[in-house]
Amino acid sequence: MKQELHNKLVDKKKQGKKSFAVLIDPDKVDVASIEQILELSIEAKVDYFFVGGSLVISTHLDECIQQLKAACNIPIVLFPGSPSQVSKYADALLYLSLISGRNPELLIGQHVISAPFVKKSGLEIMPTGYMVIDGGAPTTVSYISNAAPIPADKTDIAMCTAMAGEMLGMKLIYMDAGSGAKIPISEKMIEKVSSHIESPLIVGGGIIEPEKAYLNCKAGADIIVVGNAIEKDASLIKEMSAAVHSGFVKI
Ligand code: 1GP
Repeated sequence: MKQELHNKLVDKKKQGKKSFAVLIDPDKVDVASIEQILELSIEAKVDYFFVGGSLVISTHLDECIQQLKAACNIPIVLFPGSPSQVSKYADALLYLSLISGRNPELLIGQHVISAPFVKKSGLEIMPTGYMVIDGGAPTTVSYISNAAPIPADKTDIAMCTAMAGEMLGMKLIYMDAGSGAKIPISEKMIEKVSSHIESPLIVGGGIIEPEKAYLNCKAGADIIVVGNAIEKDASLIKEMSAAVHSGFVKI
């Protein structure tokens, strides 16, 4: 199986380099807004496009990815809310198992059903321990997943969940407060989790200020994901990317 992107992430982590991912929800963009995001992202040296959403009602996922692909070399990583959000036009797939929840369908059930189709896609598959953390308001992901998020102050539960995910073989850990979270994940929790795992750590949900992106990196996040705030104001891409790339190396 392909491992190119994952190997790069591991190398970056070793060098203390942080990455910035712009999350694109196909339901919330059109050709013109993708064009604008593209232009700003290329200029700001964005590291990845994450594409997906908890719902994705629209049917233009393939077109959306093809438009991105045609205009730049920024790797496109699928961040699917369901197995129907797999597109062979992307570069890689976050193969998410919702390890913070106890819904067997999202831990393994949907994976079994979609396995042959996912394998056939030819995408780089990145096994990802997905952890939803309470972000102060019910988000689409918490509703759709029908699973309780980890309480925001239970840093030990988050730490043990991430450790278990890693020991089960997951190559990435994604801590998500949910799109549009009122309260993003605390630096205390990021610090606790990152200091107990070796895998690259993705953090997202409710990050609206570059300062918070910077502090998350300082606490040990390796990839910062921002969606909602950029949908509202695409010019944030530049500042967010600069904050993430500001050269912080964890000691
Ligand atoms: C959600 O982590 C992502 O799954 C990003 O969240 O849209 O709030 O930036 P936002």
